[in-house]
Amino acid sequence: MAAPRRTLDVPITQRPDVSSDSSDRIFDESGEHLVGERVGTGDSDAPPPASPRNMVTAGISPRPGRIAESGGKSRCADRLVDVLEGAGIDTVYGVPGGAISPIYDALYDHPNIRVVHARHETSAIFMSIGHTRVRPNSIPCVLVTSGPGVTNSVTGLAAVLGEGVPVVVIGGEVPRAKFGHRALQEGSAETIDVVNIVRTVTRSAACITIPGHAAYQLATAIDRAKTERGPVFLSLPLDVAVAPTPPIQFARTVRPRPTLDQALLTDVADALRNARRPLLLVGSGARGAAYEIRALAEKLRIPVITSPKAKGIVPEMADYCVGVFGYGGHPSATEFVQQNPPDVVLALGCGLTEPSTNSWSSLLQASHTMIQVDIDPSQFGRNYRPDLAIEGDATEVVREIRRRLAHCAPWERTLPGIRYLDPHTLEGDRVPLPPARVLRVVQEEMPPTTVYTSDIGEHLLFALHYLQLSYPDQFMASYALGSMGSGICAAIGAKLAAPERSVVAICGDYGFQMYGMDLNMCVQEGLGVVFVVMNDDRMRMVEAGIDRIYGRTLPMHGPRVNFAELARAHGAQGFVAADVDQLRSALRRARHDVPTVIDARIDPTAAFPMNSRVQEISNFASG
Ligand SMILES: Cc1ncc(C[n+]2csc(CCOP(=O)(O)OP(=O)(O)O)c2C)c(N)n1
Ligand SMILES: [Mg+2]
Repeated sequence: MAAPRRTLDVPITQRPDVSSDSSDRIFDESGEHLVGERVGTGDSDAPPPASPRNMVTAGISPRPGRIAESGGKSRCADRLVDVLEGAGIDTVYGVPGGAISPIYDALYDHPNIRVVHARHETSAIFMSIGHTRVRPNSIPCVLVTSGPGVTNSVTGLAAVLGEGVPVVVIGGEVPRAKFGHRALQEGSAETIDVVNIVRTVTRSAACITIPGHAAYQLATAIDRAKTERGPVFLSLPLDVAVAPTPPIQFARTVRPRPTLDQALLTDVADALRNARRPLLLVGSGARGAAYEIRALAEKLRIPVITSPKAKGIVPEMADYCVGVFGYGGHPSATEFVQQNPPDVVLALGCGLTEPSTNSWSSLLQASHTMIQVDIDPSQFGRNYRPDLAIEGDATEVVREIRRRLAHCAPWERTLPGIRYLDPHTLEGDRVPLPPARVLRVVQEEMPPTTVYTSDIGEHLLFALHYLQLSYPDQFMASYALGSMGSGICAAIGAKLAAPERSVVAICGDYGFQMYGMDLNMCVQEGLGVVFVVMNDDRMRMVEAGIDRIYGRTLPMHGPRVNFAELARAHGAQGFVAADVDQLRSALRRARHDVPTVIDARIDPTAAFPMNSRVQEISNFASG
C-alpha cells in the first residue's frame, strides 16, 4: 500500500543558500525522485535548518511577499499573521490588550481572518475546542494579552491538552527592555514566568525573541499542534512584534505517514475471526472511522460499546450498539459484558480513561486477546494490557481489518441495543420537568443532525444517558479536564465554525453563571446557539455527590436566576420553560442568527441514578 501523505505549509527564507549535503535533497511525493534541494541560509536571524522529519520534500512555489496586502506594514506581527493565513487559519478567538495589540493591528489587513472577541480567555479557548471538533481539519488560533491574559488561559489550555485537539495560542508580552522591572502585566521569566506556567498544559511553550525566527517558530508550533494534537503557546514581546521583518515565502512540504504493519493487521483479523465473543470498544479518537466501524459491526454482527465521548459514532438506535460504558452509561452496556465476557476486545481510538471504563472496570479486559488501535502509541498499555497494539489511523486500520474479514460469516447472536435507566422519565407531562424529558423534547423539536454539547454537572450524566444520537460529530463534552463552562463555550465555537448546523448547549445553572457572559458575543456575532439551562437552583452534581458520600451536605443552592431575563438583557431571546408545552414553544422559536436561552425549570431533586465517580470518590473518602 502506498504511504499516504499529507501536506503542510511552512515558511522558507528568501535567500537561497543551496547546500550540497545530501540530507538537504528534496524528493518528489513518491520519495524517489530528486526534484531540488532544500533552501537554507547563512543568516543568524534565519530559522534553524529544518529536521529531515519535518521538511522532507517540497514542491516549492514561492509566493510573493505580502507587503502590499499587509497595508504596507512590515513588522514581525504582520509576518506572523501571514503564517496564520498560510496555515489556513480563518478564525482568531481572543481577548485583546496592549501587549498583543500589534497582532490585532496586523489582522486589520487580513479581512479573510475572522476576529472574535470572547469575554474571557479560557472561554475563547473552550470555543476553539468546539470549532475544531465540528471542522476537524481546522486549527483555531487564540490571542491573549500579557499577564492576566495568559494566566486566564491556563484552564482552557489544560482542557485542550486533555481533549487532544490542535489550538495555537499567542500571548502578548511586555517589551524585552522592561523584563525584570516589574512592568505592568509583565510575564517574563524574571517575574511570573508565563511560559513556565503554561509549559505543563501545552505541547510546546516558548518566547519569541528573534524577529527573523518568529515565522518559522509559529509555523513549527502549528505543525506540532497538528501532529501532536494539543495546544501550543508562543509568547510575543511587544518590541519583537513591531520589529521590521521582511516578507516570507512558503514552501509546500509533505511528510510521509507511517505505513501500517501488515502482519500485525493479519494477526488482528485472525484474532477477531477466531473469537467467540468479540467486542468493539469505540472511543472518540475513532470518530473519523465511523463509516468503517459501522460497516464492520453491522456486517459481522459485532456488538459495540462506546466511551461517553464517542456517543453517536455508531447509531444509538442500532441493535449492535449496546450503549455507553462509563460515566452516564447504559445498564445494557454493563449487563452485556457481564453476561457475555468478551474474549477479544478491539479498542479503537479509546484512551481507556477513568470516565470511559467506569474507573477501569475489569469487565473490559479481554479474556483472550486485547487489541488497542490508536494514533498515539503512548496510550498503549497505560490502563489495560494489550496483546496486540497497532499505531495508526483507525479508519485505515478498520478498513484493512474489514478487507481481511470480507468472507467471514457473521456471529449468530441476539444483540439487545440500548436499555435506559428509568425510561418512564422520557415521557409524560410531569412538572417540574424531569431532565430526561427535557432532553427528549429537545430532540423531538430540533433537526436530527443537531450538534449537542454538554457542560459539566449532573446534566452531563443525563445528556450522556438520554440523548439518542445517530451521527459521529453530534456530541461533545470536554470531561478530560471537566471544567464548568467548557460545553457552553464549545457550542459557541461549533456554531461559528458550522453556522448551517443547529447547535444546542445543555448546561447547568451554576455553569451558566460562571461562563454565560459570552452570550453577549453570540449576539454580537449573530450566532444562534440554543442554550438549554437545566435550572435546578443548585450545584446538583456536587450536592448529590457529597450527600451520597458523607450522608450530609452544606447548602449548595442559591437564589433563583431568571435566565430568560438575563438573555434578554444581552439582546438574546429568552424563554422560561416550566412545562413541556412551554419548552416546545421556546424551541420552535429558536433562530440561526440570534442566540436563544431556555430556562428549563427541572426537578431539583433529580439526581442521576447511577454515578460511578461518586462510588470511586467514596471508596477513597471513606478510607
Ligand atoms: C471550574 C470548575 N469548578 C468546579 C467544578 C466542580 N463541579 C463539578 S459539577 C459542579 C456543579 C455544577 O452546577 P450546575 O452547573 O448547576 O450543574 P448541575 O450539577 O446542577 O447540573 C461543580 C461545582 C468544576 N467541574 N469545574
Ligand atoms: Mg444546577
